Amino acid sequence: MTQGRIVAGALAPHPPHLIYAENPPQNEPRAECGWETLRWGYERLRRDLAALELDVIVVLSPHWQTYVGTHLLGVPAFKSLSVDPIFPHLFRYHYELTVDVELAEAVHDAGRAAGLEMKMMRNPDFRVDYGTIVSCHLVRPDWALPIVSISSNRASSYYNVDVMQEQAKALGRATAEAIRASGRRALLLSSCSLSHRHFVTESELPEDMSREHITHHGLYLWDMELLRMIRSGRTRELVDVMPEFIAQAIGETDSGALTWLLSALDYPEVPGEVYAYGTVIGTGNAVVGWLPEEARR
Ligand code: 2X7
Ligand code: FE2
Repeated sequence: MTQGRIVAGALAPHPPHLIYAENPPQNEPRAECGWETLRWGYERLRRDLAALELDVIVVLSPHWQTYVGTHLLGVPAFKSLSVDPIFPHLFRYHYELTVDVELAEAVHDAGRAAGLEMKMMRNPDFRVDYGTIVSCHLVRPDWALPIVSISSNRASSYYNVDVMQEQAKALGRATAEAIRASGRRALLLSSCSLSHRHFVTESELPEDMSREHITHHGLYLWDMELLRMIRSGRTRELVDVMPEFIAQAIGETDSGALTWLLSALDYPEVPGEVYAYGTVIGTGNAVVGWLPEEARR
């Protein structure tokens, strides 16, 4: 078997608004428009990814929250309706997806060998979380690839941010090791926003873009600082400032998703391509790709 590899990685935020605004057939609510900067950024990322040969998408989502260890989907296929608990008027999405259970088990085993608490999720009626669904849809709306879905074990809430960081780094290394041994060509997705303070009221028309902006300038400054680091290849420094970012910008990266991704990519020093930055109900979201040279036009 040829050695597997992580072909590309992406920061792929999951506000359900981005699917709502695009009106795909799987989603019931209909929209006029909205959040074009982010949606067109995703469109360009999809175009670049189309140049790559991929076998699997591996995604870590903050909205599958497991408090005893990290869990992985361990059933070959899921089909159901996903309804966002906070935005049920925007996201009622009929999903149908397949899972690369063999690779999921390999990540599970590699994590265990590294001393992490890991568990395979074998309930066929399990409802897949909307973060996983939204990020995977926005990256590959045809769902042609199987996924490996990894939970967030919420170590930053249950213990503290430093425990989260160490566990996410170890999980990233274990994920990379399992992919290498599997022979798969993988795309990794960190499914999360950057700054994550959101408005608690919504305009009458959710896609009214005259109401959309960051909740606070300080959060914008933090998001720009992180994007400057990404654009200049300073990803180790980014991981080092992650605890401060999470505390000050209420980062959704407290899930470990971005630390996991950068660890799995072994802290890329090549500039990450920022396809888009924009706010969704006040939160800061960036679509970023770490793609091989041949995919970047
Ligand atoms: O889960 C989310 C999110 N992270 C950001 C914005 C809006 C909704 O859902
Ligand atoms: Fe979220």
